[in-house]
Amino acid sequence: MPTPRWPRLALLLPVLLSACGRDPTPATFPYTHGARPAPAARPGDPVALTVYSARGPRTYTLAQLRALPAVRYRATQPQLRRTATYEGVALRDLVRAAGLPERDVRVEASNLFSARIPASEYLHYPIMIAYAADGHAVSTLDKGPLQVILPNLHTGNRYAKRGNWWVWFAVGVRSAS
Ligand SMILES: Nc1nc2c(c(=O)[nH]1)N[C@H]1C(S)=C(S)[C@@H](COP(=O)(O)O)O[C@H]1N2
Ligand SMILES: [Mo]
Repeated sequence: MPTPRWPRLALLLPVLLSACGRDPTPATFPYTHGARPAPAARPGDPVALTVYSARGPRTYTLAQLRALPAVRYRATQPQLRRTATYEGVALRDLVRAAGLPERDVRVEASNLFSARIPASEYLHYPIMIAYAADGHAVSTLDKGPLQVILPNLHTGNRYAKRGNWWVWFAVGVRSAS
């Protein structure tokens, strides 16, 4: 008896989808804690990150960012060629918290560099704005205090040609135009 065609196709579908860069099953993000009560910004605390939405700019001090749900995973920062356990806020969660549309975003740096990060990536992979590496705040020499980290250790060569997505000195997130 010939093998029925559809069941086989159904088995192949996830493979085909992932081959063309779509992840059929959104990954579970590696959270270390959920949302915590946000501390009020203390006078003198600098704004670390601004998320620009139609409602206006939403600012976060580092302490306020640390109160958002946190993801943590090991990654190799390609420009530093350094592997560390990075911790930060998933881009997806920042977008949702600010009420931005779940479309491509532009992450901006203090040196006026910026990169467009597609929704198809940050909604399915825990791309983060990291504020800690191996449990410590990140210095400017190590491209901090905030930088984009991509989960590049278990995703094959998915990010091999995405050097520009590793935005260092990140200070802003807005909808990409
Ligand atoms: N803040 C900031 N982040 C940045 C850049 C930059 O100029 N400024 N360049 C990006 C690009 S295009 C790439 S390829 C890598 C370059 O890192 P490298 O110059 O150390 O190779 O960092 C990315 N992150
Ligand atoms: Mo680049």
